[in-house]
Amino acid sequence: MSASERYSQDELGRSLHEFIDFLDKHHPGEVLRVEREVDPVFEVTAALWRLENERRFPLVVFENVKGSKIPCVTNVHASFPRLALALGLPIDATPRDFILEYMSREDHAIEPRLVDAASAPCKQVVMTGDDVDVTALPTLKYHELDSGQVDPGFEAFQGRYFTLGYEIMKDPDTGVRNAGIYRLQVKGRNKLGIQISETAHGHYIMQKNLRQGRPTPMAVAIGLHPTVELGFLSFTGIDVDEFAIAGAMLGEPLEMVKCETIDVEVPAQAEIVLECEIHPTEREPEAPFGEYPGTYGPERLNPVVYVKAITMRRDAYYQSSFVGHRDNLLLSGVTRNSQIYKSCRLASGAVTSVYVPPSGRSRYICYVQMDKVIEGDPKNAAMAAFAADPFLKYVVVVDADVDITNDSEVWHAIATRVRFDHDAFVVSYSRGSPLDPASYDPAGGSHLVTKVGIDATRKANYQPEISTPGVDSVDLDAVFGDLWQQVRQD
Ligand SMILES: Cc1cc2nc3c(=O)[nH]c(=O)nc-3n(C[C@H](O)[C@H](O)[C@H](O)COP(=O)(O)O)c2cc1C
Ligand SMILES: [Mn+2]
Repeated sequence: MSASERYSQDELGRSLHEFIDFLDKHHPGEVLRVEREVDPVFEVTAALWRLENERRFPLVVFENVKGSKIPCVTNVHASFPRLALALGLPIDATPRDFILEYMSREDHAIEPRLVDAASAPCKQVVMTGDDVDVTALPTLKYHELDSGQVDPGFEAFQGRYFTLGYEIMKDPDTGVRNAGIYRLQVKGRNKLGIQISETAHGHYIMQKNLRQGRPTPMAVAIGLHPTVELGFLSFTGIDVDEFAIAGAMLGEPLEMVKCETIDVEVPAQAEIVLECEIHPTEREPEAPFGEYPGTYGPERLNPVVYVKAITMRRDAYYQSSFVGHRDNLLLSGVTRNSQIYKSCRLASGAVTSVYVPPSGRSRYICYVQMDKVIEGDPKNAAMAAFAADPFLKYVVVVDADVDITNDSEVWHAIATRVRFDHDAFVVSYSRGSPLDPASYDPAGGSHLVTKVGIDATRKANYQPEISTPGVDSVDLDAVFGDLWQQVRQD
């Protein structure tokens, strides 16, 4: 089987189960299964972090997490090639291939299709009332200081979080569905804390209900096919139904089913669904929690959520994301790139690609590549990138021969092609991420940050660059014999 094969959705499947089956069949090296018992408190994340230090990012199924009968799937998005596969691209697709594919699908929304409970795998088991127990799920404790207030008797669950549930709500004014990931803190059998960032659509929806003193009905879908996830996290406006964008990614309607206890629909293929209400007035301390910049998010008084029902597959997988690590960073990053690319192309037709590198936490830094025709265009492209994504802090624009997936090549351009006073601009007190540890007031959760745009393209009178004829054609065996291959690569 060639590495460059594209896959149809029938091959890729439509559920997390089917995606793992697909990897087992076509790319078995992508999946590790752990049968021995592992501790949900730090052991899973210590092992994943150690693998990360070894630069290995397999999808891992922990079959036997202490205290739970349900397997825990992690790291689904920790490797870019797996995200490319989720769009049906070959495993060796480039980030640019990904942006172009994502863009062409994103613009063709397909309305979801309602199915009945009998044909929805997420309804195979239905638990309501006293049967609801979120502590039976293999939630994890990720980082040393993760914490938050729990009910008496649930001290053992302090610092345990759901990090990969897609919260689904409806705008009470427009009825438009919204999906986003907001972490949930385990507080009791049917009680959770929630942290929704002020900038998320979910926050606007919750506020509309809070102002009227109404609870917010909210379903949490856990364990989805990554094609669906890429649609749910698309960087769209509040009036866009993300179920229709998930359909766009799938190329067919997303099958959805009604919840048992609240007026919300969920993906029928989900592994697990929590049916909840955000309480209109109750608030409790939530966090500290290890966040994506690599620092802890501070404790806050956050809303309390009550779980009214749990529905799931008989053989359900629970899914987790290791926040602050590749699994979380890549998924957040790739879904924002298409908007940045569109905005930059609008500013200048000379832009050829954009890349948000993992070195900038897949959020704060963006490299823009352009085939410059006129001066001034690189700075306009940088401004367009800032306009598209408020989390960006550094935008570096380079020439078309610079490989923007290689930090070293970009820094070569910064080092040799930039006169900071002419070629860069600085904007202070601009809106960024409230979790930015370099914001105006990180302890106070300030979102005011400083932004820097850099034109690192070659300027007029740039000296000729060094080159030597024959580098590509020289036969190293002929020059050095066969020993050169044994010399250590530096
Ligand atoms: C693994 C992961 C965890 C996340 N956790 C949170 C979170 O706890 N709170 C939050 O507000 N956003 C979180 N996000 C980001 C939002 O899910 C994302 O911005 C989403 O698009 C928001 O959707 P919305 O604007 O439609 O509400 C997380 C993203 C990922 C990939
Ligand atoms: Mn939204």
